[in-house]
Amino acid sequence: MTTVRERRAKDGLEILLCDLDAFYASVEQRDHPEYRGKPVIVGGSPTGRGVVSTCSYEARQFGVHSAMPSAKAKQLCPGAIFLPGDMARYRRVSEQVFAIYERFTPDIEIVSIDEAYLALPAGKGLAAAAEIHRTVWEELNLSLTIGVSANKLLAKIASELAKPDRVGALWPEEVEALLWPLSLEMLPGLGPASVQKLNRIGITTIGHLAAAPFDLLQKYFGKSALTLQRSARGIDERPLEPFREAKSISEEKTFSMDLADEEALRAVLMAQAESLGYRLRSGGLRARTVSLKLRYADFRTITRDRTLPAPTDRDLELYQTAIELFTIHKGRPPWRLVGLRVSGLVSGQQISIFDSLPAEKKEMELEQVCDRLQDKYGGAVVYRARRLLKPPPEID
Ligand code: TTP
Ligand code: MG
Repeated sequence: MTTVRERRAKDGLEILLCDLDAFYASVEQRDHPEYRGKPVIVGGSPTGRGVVSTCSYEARQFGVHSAMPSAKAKQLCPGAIFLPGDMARYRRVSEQVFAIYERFTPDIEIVSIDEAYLALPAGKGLAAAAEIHRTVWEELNLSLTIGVSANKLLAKIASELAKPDRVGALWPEEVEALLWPLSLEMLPGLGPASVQKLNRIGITTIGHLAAAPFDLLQKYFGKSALTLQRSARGIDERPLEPFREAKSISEEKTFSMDLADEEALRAVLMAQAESLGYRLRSGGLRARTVSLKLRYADFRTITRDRTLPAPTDRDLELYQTAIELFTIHKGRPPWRLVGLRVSGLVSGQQISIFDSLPAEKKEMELEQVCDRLQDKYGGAVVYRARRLLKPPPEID
C-alpha cells in the first residue's frame, strides 16, 4: 500500500497559500511608525454608512473585524485610528509581494489583492515557505502567513490555523488528528446557513461530516454532498489556475445624500472612468464592455451595458461610453448610487489606428503622466478639469 507521502511525491506538487496579515492596516502601520502598536481601522468613516475593510490585530482585540459598520467599530474601540485607505498604494505593494513569489515559482494563482496559491515540487514547500516569509519581511517589512500542504484546501486551512506571521503545515495524514476535531466553520466554502443545517442534524465537527452517511448529506446538499464530504476528508483535486484573471473591474459610489445635480454625477463618472482606466493600464488590460449602474431615489437599480467596437484602456472612451448610457437611462433625478464596471477583459496594450492623430496622442500622453504621478504619490493626484468644476459630493 502506498503511503500518503509517497502519493504526494508521485503527484509531484506541494501547495502554499500565502496571505498577508491585516494587509491594508499593516501597510499603514509600516508607512506611519506612529500607528504601530495601535488599533488602526481602514474603511469607511465612522460618522457615515461605511464599513470596515480591515483592521490591525490591536483593533481585533476589541472585537472589530472586516465588513462591520465603521460606526459600530468606533463604539467597540473609541481610541482607534480610522483611515480611508489608499487602494492604489495597496495594489502597488501587492504587486511587489507577488513579484517576490515569482522568484520562487512560476506557478502562481492570484486569489485576491493579498492572497495567492503557489505550487512547488514535493518536498520543497516548507523550505520555500520559510524563505518567502523571511524575504517579504526583510524587503518589504510586511508580515504574512503561509499554509503548506498537498492541496489548496489543506494549505488554506493550514494558513488559517497558523495566522498571524507564521508558516504552518497541515498534511493529509494529519487530517484525522488535527482537522476532524475542528468545528465546521473552519472548513472553507461552508457558509453559515450550511453550518446551521448540519448542526441541526447533529453534525458539528469536520470529523462528523467526514463520517456522516453519504445518503443523509445528499438529501440535504444534493450535488454538493460529494465535494462537501471530500473536503471534510481533506481531499481536494482542484488544480492551480495560474491565468485566472479578474473578470471585471468596478467602481461604485453611494451618496450620503441623494444627488440631484447631473453635472456632479457626470464628475463622479469621470472620476470612476479615470480610476478604471488606471487600473486597466496598470494591469496591462483592456475592456470590451462598459456597464453603468444607477440607483434611483426609489431604490430601483438598473445596470446597462455597452460593448465597444474594440477593447479599450482609455479614460475618455470609458467616460464617453458611460455618458451615452447615462443619457439614455438617467431617468429622473435624484440618484442614490452610481457605478461603472468594465468587463470582457483582454490583455495587451492598446494599439490604435488613431495613434498618429494629434488629439489622441495628447490624450495618451496625458494619461501616462497621470499614471506616473498616481504611481508615485498614490491616489488620484491629477484630475481632469471636469472633476474640478464640480467636486464629487461627499461619500462614505
Ligand atoms: P483578508 O486577507 O481577508 O484580511 P487581512 O489581510 O486584512 O487580515 P488577515 O490577517 O486575517 O489575513 O483581506 C485582505 C484585504 O482585503 C484586507 O486587508 C482588506 C480587504 N478586505 C476588504 O476590503 N473587505 C473585506 O470584507 C475583507 C475581508 C477584506
Ligand atoms: Mg490577509
